[in-house]
Amino acid sequence: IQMLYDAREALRHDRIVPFYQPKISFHTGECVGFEALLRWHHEQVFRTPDEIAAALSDPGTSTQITDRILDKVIGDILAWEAEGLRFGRVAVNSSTHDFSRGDFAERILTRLERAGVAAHRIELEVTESVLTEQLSTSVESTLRTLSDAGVTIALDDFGTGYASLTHLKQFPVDVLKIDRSFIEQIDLRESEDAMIVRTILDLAKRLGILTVAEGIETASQARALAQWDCDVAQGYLFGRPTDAEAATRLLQNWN
Ligand code: G
Ligand code: G
Ligand code: NA
Repeated sequence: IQMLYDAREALRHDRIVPFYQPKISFHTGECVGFEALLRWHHEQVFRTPDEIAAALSDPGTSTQITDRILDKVIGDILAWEAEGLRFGRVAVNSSTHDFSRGDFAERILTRLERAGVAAHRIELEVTESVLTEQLSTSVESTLRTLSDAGVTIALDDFGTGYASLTHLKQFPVDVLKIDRSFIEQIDLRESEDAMIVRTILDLAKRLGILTVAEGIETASQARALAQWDCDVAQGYLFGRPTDAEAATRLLQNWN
């Protein structure tokens, strides 16, 4: 309850911001985008989503937070475009609540249109729980609308939920994000995680789906993933989530 109250205060006082974690192409070594991660300025410290899970579980607050993050991300994209910086696209997270109202596609596309930002600048990260907990026909039509408009659809935390393979057939999935829990032990060559990750990478490749590995912390994890032809890297090894200002400096150095 306290968290929910704090969240509403944070929304009112404009203290909810995206932090940006870089995504690096294994093929070119370039920054191909960011994941926008919610941070919430509260009494001199930044709270993370784990701490604000209570607020994210409230339907109204959760959708307001998504809208706010979208608005901030669009603002930062406009600034980067104005500076002529190349940044690829920005991935935004979503919650099951975003999909339970019928207007999620419209909420995103209207904002983009109003700001004059192209849909291909945005990637939407959807967790498997959205695909299992919500009415699948309505999630499917929301994702189709977004996908047809040019928004990239990423399946987040891949491998931790259920019925993943069916989802890849039913929904317009462009990107698979392999969950951090599989990455930790992949550099142990004979580990089960290594086998699982290689199988996921192989499957994705056959289906024409782009792969992102999350939570890469060591060079040997990165080496293994590069060798197995993973497309995109994300993790502390390549960069921690930073505020918009630091992300801008990063792009200036890269461009
Ligand atoms: O940044 P951090 O590792 O603390 O994020 C923890 C989890 O919270 C991640 O799994 C991430 O997907 C989720 N998350 C981060 N930002 C957002 C957001 O803006 N909205 C929602 N719904 N979840 C987010
Ligand atoms: O599942 P999702 O993509 O939403 O998870 C992103 C979360 O993972 C963020 O909260 C981010 O802070 C965290 N994260 C990103 N890179 C790393 C990493 O290399 N190691 C660990 N432990 N967490 C990471
Ligand atoms: Na995510």
